[in-house]
Amino acid sequence: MSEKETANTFNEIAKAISDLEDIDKIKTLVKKEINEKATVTEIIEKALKKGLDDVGSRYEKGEYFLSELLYAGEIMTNLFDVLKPYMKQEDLEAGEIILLGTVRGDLHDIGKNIFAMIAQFSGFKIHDLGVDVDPKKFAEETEKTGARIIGMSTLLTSTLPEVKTVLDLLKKAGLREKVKVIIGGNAVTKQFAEEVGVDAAALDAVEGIEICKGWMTK
Ligand code: B1M
Repeated sequence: MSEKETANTFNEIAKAISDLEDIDKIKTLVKKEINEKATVTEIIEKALKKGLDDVGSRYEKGEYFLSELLYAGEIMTNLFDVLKPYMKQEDLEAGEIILLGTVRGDLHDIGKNIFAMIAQFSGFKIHDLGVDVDPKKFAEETEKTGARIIGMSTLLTSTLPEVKTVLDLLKKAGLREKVKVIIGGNAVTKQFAEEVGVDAAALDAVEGIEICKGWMTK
């Protein structure tokens, strides 16, 4: 398959997601692409994410409503099942634990789950706290699990302050110096990360995993 054909199929998948087409049809498109050439991360970043961004824009314009956002979430859950068997397991390093969760007040979990999926296949152990996570839980579970990395996802601008709340609690518990903190999600910017004082922000899941790998090999 030529590069141009691959790009066309990425666009076709993104459009099918954006148009909220039948799930089985989208699954077939993804299966075809993965059998042809593309890697799982390419499909996620160049097709799936683009499609979901379009859904978001259409929601902003008032063309789509909450039910459409929910259906987009359902499409993604189905696509994860298609993609999982194709992920290559890298040689496991130390099996470091990443404590992961979507911050309090935020129910979005697609990006977090993509991060978790890629991290697991990169040799990390994921301790997933789920969505709408109470800030105290991050501190408590850090102590319980001995995790050296905390990952937070936040897609809503309104829930960005939760990151600071978690950092403050970690400091109070004397844990801040023992862990690296990384954040990601649609609402996150590198500038916000610097201002709030986390160790890193990732604009996509692959970048996030590379940062975590870098920390663990130092
Ligand atoms: Co909502 N939603 N949503 N939504 N939703 C957004 C985020 C929004 C941008 C849409 C829009 O208006 N354009 C907007 C937020 C605006 C803002 O605050 N700036 C929005 C809104 C407003 C809302 C509600 C308030 C709507 C309402 O109720 N009126 C509501 C909030 C509910 C709540 O959380 N309390 C709501 C609800 C929902 C659903 C539940 C229906 C559904 C989520 C289903 C689910 O997650 N299971 C949903 C969806 C699907 C979306 C969009 C369309 C798609 C989100 C998504 O999954 N993107 C979204 C529009 C958009 O994002 N453009 C939108 C794909 C995903 C792969 O991207 O999560 O950014 P992302 O993850 C990326 C990277 O950011 C990174 O890696 C991933 C892969 O590269 N990453 C990390 C993520 N986490 C990381 C962690 C890391 C490292 C990297 O380290 C730890």
